[in-house]
Amino acid sequence: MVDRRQVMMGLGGVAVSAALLGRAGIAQAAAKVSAGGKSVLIVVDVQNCFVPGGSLAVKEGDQIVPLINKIAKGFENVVMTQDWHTADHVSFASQHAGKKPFEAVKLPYGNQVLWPDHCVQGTEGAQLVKDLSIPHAQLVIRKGFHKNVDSYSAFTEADGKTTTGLGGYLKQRGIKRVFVVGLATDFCVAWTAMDARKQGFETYVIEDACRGIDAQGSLAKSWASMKAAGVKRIQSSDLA
Ligand code: VGL
Ligand code: ZN
Repeated sequence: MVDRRQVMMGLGGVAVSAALLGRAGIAQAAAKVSAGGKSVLIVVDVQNCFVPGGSLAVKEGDQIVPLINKIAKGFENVVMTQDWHTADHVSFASQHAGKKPFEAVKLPYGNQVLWPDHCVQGTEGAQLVKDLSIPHAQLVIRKGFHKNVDSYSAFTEADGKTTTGLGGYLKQRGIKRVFVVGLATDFCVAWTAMDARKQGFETYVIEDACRGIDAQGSLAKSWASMKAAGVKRIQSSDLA
């Protein structure tokens, strides 16, 4: 038996009014989630390479930009990330003889999907999308700048140990709750959200403010992994 208090505690202290509890007494997706001062919005990789016309374009990647701009207005704290690779980055298929984009290779730290060249440091493709408008964003964190290590996550590189410092930054600023939006749902958004959980943050992904690549079922897989990690999947309409 799950009583109402357990449901509320299970939501990690997010206030859920009785009126929003469904027939079974289980909280529905309609429960409003409030941003509050101890929250941060992480806007992941909204960069030219990842929107239509870019070298690793995510379908409809441009369509989330107005929504992200709007969501960001409700957050005092906003951090943006920027995928920021060397021109000869290990995640590029072009660096592996005989390999094509979306194939994988084994690297010392594990499996690595290979991508078209994208987000090369200092290039137009690596710039944040022009229509992204979040003037109050406090930090832009670059990632993936070590030639031999990829970093989907904004917190920890793909070797599983090199930190970007973001976790410490957020903790030192008293942040408890992390909301993630951006590109791509099944890679940088998912890895960022799962690492946020690992570091002890209450973590939400705002699904309609993300778009996925969905290579070989990766989108469904990533949602399953996020669920298992305790990441909460919400819609922008769930925000208070
Ligand atoms: C991403 C693949 C390679 C992402 C970045 O932003 O999701 N995906 N680099
Ligand atoms: Zn990348």
